[in-house]
Amino acid sequence: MSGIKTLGQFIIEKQADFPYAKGELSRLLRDIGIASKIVNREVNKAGLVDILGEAGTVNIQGEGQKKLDVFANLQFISALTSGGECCIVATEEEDEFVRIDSPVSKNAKYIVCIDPLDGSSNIDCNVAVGTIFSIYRRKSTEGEAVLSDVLQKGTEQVAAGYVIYGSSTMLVYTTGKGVNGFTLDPSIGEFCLSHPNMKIPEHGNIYSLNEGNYVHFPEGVKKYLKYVQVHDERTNRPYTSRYIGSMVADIHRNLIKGGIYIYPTTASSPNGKLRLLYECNPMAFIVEQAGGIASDGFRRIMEIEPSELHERSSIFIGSREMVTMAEGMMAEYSSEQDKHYGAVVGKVFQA
Ligand code: AHM
Ligand code: MG
Repeated sequence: MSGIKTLGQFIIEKQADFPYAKGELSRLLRDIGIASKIVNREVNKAGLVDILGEAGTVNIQGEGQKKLDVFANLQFISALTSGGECCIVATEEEDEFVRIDSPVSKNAKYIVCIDPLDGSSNIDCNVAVGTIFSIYRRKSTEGEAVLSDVLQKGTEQVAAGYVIYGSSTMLVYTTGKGVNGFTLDPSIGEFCLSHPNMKIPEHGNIYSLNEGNYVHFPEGVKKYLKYVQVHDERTNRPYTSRYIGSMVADIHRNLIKGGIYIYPTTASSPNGKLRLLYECNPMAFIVEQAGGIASDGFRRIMEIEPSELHERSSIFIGSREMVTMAEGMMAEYSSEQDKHYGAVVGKVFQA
């Protein structure tokens, strides 16, 4: 076993970075790691058992839920309930947050926001999917934890991470002191440290967005797209387009190779598609910790004050120089309406 450091060992070692910590956060991360291994097992055998396809239920956004969405949602809620370290789980798959009422959890001091299985429309065709999570400290000091305990800005996150179920399975997380990645070794059933202190290149040559929505993009995004597609040897343009349609996989690749991921506002998603609490904030925390930037086109994602559980946001995230350039184009070319969006994040405007 020499040379191998498991996620469990690493978490315990890192607890020393928080001298007053009593181990609750470490146990919470451990619980998430365990649930993700169970989800991984099911994702891996998805083609073999009767678990593919629609579950027949619809989540709050009106999207059909895949069976594995439902399974993953239950697994994480159940692991977090039995772990006893968090009092609320807010998940993309539930209309309301789930309050954990067991005697131990009632006084627990953490809140977890989670997208149990992101990119699940890709499952049926064997494309990488992921889990995204974010951990906050409870703010209220007495009684039951309430909605305002969940609606915190991304800057309040104490930890965030994702699991990518891909050609190998990896768990990547941060507690605000850098980003570390662990690859699941199926032979021993453990996540092992494989990507210590991950850093996103300052600049890359990959851009990822759903270009099919081009006609509905804000002017600033259209101008940025023109910029990345122009031939210029000095800046290594045109850049390469890579879009999996699975946020975790697209951002994971860009984190390693350098690049920008954009999901802007569009006519059909006037506030953006991705959810602030379950997708944008945790990814923003990780990418910032790796040296990158996450913006809604006008402002830092993690400084947006959330006003509702399933709030959406546009997102421009990745290598520092690339996001800065895209933000510049948004500032220069976006319509007054787009800029108005920047000023009233969280409020729907008519596109
Ligand atoms: P989901 O949470 O319903 O799975 O949707 C989120 C996914 C992201 O993973 C992905 O980047 C994006 O939606 C793709 O959207 P689109 O198909 O519009 O390009
Ligand atoms: Mg999602």
